[in-house]
Amino acid sequence: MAAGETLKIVAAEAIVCSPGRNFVTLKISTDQGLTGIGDATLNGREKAVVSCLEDHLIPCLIGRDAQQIEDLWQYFYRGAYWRRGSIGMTALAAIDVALWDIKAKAAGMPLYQLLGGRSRDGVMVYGHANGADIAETVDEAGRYIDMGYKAIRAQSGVPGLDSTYGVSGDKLFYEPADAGLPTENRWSTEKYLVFVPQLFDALREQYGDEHHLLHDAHHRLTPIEAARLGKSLEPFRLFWLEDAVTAELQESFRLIRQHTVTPLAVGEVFASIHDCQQLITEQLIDYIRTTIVHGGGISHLRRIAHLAELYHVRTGFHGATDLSPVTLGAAVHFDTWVPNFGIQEYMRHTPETDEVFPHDYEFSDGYLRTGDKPGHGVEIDEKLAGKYPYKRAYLPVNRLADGTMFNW
Ligand code: GCO
Ligand code: MG
Repeated sequence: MAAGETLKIVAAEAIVCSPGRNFVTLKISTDQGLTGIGDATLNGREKAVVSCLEDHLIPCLIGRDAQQIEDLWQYFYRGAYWRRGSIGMTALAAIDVALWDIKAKAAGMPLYQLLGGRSRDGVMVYGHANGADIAETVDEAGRYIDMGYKAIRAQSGVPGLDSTYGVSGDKLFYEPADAGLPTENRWSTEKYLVFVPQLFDALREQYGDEHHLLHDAHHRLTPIEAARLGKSLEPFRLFWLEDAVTAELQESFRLIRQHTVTPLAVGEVFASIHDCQQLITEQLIDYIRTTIVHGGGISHLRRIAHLAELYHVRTGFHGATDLSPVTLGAAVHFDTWVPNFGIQEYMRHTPETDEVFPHDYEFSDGYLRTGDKPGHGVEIDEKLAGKYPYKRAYLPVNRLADGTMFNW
């Protein structure tokens, strides 16, 4: 298309499908036949994002120039009056990513080129070793090492607890939204804190120092408990300890920092830069996990990454299976460009999901690499998607031994 020409948005549609789990995908079409897609999946709240898009945002999108990504972002953020919630920011992210996809296709470039070009050959990812006990988790870590992973997150069943976060029957795809109504788990911080150092001791004992090891506490500790865990894990040199505490109170990370040099990562549930501003500017964390789909898209994540860069904080995007291949594809482009890249989470999607979302990123030797197709390189096979209708599914909830509601 000629410079200065407009690229009018003529249609936008939220496509819901469930090839093994639910995904919401926004497709934007323009008058010149160019289309782009963005992920709008918010685990367990999918329909709320669909409604936000269909009932509120899409009507304002029709007729606009798809090239004005920044202005449209500001229109939906500043113009909305009600800002920053996860549902709204996920809907906004879907629009933003679909528009970046269109812009890159219009330019005939892979997205990473449009962002500023390649900063690295490949994107280091971490995989998910998990097992019912230490022996099984150690074996699983070995499988990931054999597949070429340089970095491995380890989660294990805890003696005395019937279930815990991060341990699944199916080893390559951990799917937490496991039922039509929330299942209930029981939790004991005391049992967990005694156990975790034993797990990492066994992993270092077995595999030595060559690989990066990570762990997710999934928001279950108080700051002083997190400080104790971080300190007890120091001999095992973790790449990061993730979501040690819920981060509504950003200053609570100060206390953890005062006690341990275990690197800290947080942010997968954040929706905006304001959720992590203090964490970053006070250098209370080492990795920011806020990701494209839940944090307002590429336009907003760019701001977070630039702020983080000033304070030696690196990116470590969330990448569980409930983030669709569209988010993963966009993330790999972002990661290929962003100067302060740290690591990318990579939980493999099921073959059914991969078939619905053909993509050109590839894993080899511990890295994900983008292809060079114009755009973010991920498409949706709408016909196939139509064969997998939405199925209500929830994340579990968590209670303490005495029945008190707790964080999952
Ligand atoms: C991670 C996350 C996920 C979340 C899931 C919720 O580190 O990958 O903690 O496992 O629990 O994305 O929808
Ligand atoms: Mg996590």
